[in-house]
Amino acid sequence: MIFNETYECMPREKLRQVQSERLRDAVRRVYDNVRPYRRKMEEMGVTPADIQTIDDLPKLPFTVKEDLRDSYPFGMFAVPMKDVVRVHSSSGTTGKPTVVGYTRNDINNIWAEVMARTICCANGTPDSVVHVAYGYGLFTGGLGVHYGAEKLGATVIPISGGNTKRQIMIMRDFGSTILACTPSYSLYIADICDEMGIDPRSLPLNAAILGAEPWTNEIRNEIEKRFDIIALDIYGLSEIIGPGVSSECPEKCGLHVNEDHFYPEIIDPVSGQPVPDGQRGELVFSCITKEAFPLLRYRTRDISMLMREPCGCGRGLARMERISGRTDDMLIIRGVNVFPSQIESVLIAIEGTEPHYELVVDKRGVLDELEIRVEVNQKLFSDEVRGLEELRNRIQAEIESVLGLNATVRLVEPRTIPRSEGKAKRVIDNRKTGQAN
Ligand code: DLL
Repeated sequence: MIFNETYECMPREKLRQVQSERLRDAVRRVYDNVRPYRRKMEEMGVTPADIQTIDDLPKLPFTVKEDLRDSYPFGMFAVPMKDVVRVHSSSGTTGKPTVVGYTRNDINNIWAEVMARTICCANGTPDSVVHVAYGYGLFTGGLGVHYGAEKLGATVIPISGGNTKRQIMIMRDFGSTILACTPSYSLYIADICDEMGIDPRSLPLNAAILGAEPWTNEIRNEIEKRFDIIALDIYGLSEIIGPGVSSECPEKCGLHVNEDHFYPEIIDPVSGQPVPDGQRGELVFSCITKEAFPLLRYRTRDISMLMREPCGCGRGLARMERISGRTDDMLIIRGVNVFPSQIESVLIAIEGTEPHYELVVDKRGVLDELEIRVEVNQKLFSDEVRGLEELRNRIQAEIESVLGLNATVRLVEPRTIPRSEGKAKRVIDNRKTGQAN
């Protein structure tokens, strides 16, 4: 089922007209109501009259995370606080949190709408029982999925994260059909099922909508196998709306971007110049319909590419490739550019490892050192030392051949790498904190 055929299947020419109209309005609104935008546009000598169609977008300045920090907490809101019905916030790793706001229209007609589309993308219907194990609170995951599921008319189980044994009992007893949580938490749920002697495949689930953190196709295969479900990627960020910016359909060939609300561009992260479809770069979004917090040309630092060929599911919306890294989580180790996702793909493909790992980067003297800690399965762990040694050497050789990087591999016991109910933290870079030398 396609939730909103009019927009999701709109012919491209018509869609461009809609986008251009909406962009014109949005630019006028931010120019009139958001001082930092007006200042930036004046500095560049651009006025709202210069923006007539979506092709004029590159004339506008970028917005970056620092702009939001400078205007903390509400300086970039485009409506008076009396019209703001909700705020959310994302913590980030450094400095002040980012605060975002929504009007009633933003929540009911944009966010709930795009999340209803997302759930339909995963074969959701009004008969679905959506088990929302994303955190509720300032994080956008829980309430984002919640409102979308209600808009669709599905049944919501607003369980939030944590208390995994109870989650499993409720899924079984209440008949949850769609699981919504981070990919790492879904694997943790599967582990706890095993511990409780419950086969995860016996749960009533038939799909999962997973996101909020990077993951790979290898992890997808693992999740699908363990639960016997279809596991789809959903993407979003608080600054743009929360979850609901884009989502995969069962064709699994990229995430459909709700581009009638969030117009995507890909730019070269160094030069800032637009790059063509099919080429990787940094994702940039413009909110062309939102009222309270309509960011234009927001640089996400997420790396992806855009594809506009038609999709087998019938939706006409552009697709973005699964996020392959962030411009700021790319590790540079002895000059080699490494994304954690590349290491994950190598690890998962090797039999005997578990999908739980940690990357620790240190500096020894002048040299960067990467240690990969990865859990091995119980059977192998209780095996003789020789088996472990062979596995270690194999991982090391594979990392060296795929990434050209010499890393130390440490095999650790099952269940020793910290688990998270929300976003997993997989990289510990001690070079930044100066803890090692
Ligand atoms: O994580 C919103 C969300 C909630 C998305 C639930 C999906 C599901 P923030 O906390 O602001 O918002 O974090 C946004 O998380 O810029 C990406 O780096 C990362 N991220 C989100 N979804 C994915 C995904 C929510 N599917 C940041 N794959 C983004 C990879 C993702 N990274």
